[in-house]
Amino acid sequence: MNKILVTGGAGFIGGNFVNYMTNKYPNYSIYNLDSLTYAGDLTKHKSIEDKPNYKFINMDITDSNSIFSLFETEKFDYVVHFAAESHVDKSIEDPSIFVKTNVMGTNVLLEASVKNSITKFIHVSTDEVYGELDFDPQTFFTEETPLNPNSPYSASKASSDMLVKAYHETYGLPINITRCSNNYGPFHFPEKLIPLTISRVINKEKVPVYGNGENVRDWLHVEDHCSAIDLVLHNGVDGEVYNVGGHNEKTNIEVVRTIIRTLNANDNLIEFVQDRLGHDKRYAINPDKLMKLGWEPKYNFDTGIKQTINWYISNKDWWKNIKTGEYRNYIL
Ligand code: NAD
Ligand code: TDX
Repeated sequence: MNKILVTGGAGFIGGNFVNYMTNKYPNYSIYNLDSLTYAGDLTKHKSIEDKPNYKFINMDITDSNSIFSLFETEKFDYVVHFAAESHVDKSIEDPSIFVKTNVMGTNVLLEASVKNSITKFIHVSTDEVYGELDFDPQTFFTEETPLNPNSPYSASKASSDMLVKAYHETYGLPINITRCSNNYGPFHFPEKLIPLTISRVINKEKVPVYGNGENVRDWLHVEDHCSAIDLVLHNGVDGEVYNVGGHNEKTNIEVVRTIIRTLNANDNLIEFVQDRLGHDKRYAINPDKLMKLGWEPKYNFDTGIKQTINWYISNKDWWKNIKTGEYRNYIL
């Protein structure tokens, strides 16, 4: 049986991945390791928490003693590493926790993985490590684009990518790095643009749009990200980087207007506010390398955003509990 350690599995993407893998592979053991920061929430695992192939471990990836002894005891086969501080605005307010978790925490996991001869270490990274593109729609990030991060968040992710590559080159640790575009879908924490907009429009609250709203993001449904990581875990060529994206570029104002229209609300909810410091203009992924490996996204933006809006309408308790902090009372 394959033992897979998923870090950050109480967060948005890691949480969807844990549900996806636990259901798809009953013969694998899925260990969800998370320190339950403000972004971690276990209610998303209600449907799998009693399954025999799922286990939650409350641990901080920067706690090297606990991580080393866990790896020695459990003898994991694979590590899929999502755990991170992930919000760009938060990194602008306080960069140091981003360095601690994203850089030092990744180093602890890498050290433990080398010591315990892990079969494959998948490092889940982001397109933001490449910096920004201009508005020419023919330009895309490829795996060869030089790393050129602009925010403390993306700089910390780029640093961790470099460490992962160094452990591969120096110690021969089998690794893959995936660099995905902006995700959206169920269980997306309501600090990020899409869930923030959906929840505010449902509550008839103003939606803050940074600057002129013309910045472009390339949106990928979280289920398509999960299937991409599943493929890389099983078929990725050792040492390779794979970009993940589905060519769904939208300006922020387009995204916000689409959500407002779908919810039959009015554009007067839009409030243009001061721009984000160092706001990257445009991200866009060329996913050819991953598609050659056999990946195909299931959603385009139209189908994905409808599914996501419906999910937020049907799961108001989840995000209302997040907004009030009630989710912290849920214990396995
Ligand atoms: P998230 O903020 O929703 O979840 C992060 C999880 O990590 C939380 O459950 C949190 O409790 C946990 N965590 C934080 N610090 C920890 C620590 N020290 N020890 C253990 N657990 C800790 O993030 P997300 O949006 O799900 O992103 C997951 C990963 O994917 C991140 O590495 C992020 O950089 C990457 N990524 C995200 C996106 C996106 O659009 N959200 C796109 C590309 C890549
Ligand atoms: O209230 C808002 N108003 C607004 O205009 C917020 C929260 C965001 N924005 C803009 C900023 C960005 O151009 O919307 C865009 C998307 O913002 P976020 O949802 O904060 O995502 P982004 O900064 O693009 O980063 C996300 O994608 C890449 C994730 O948070 C990262 O973890 C991931 O690596």
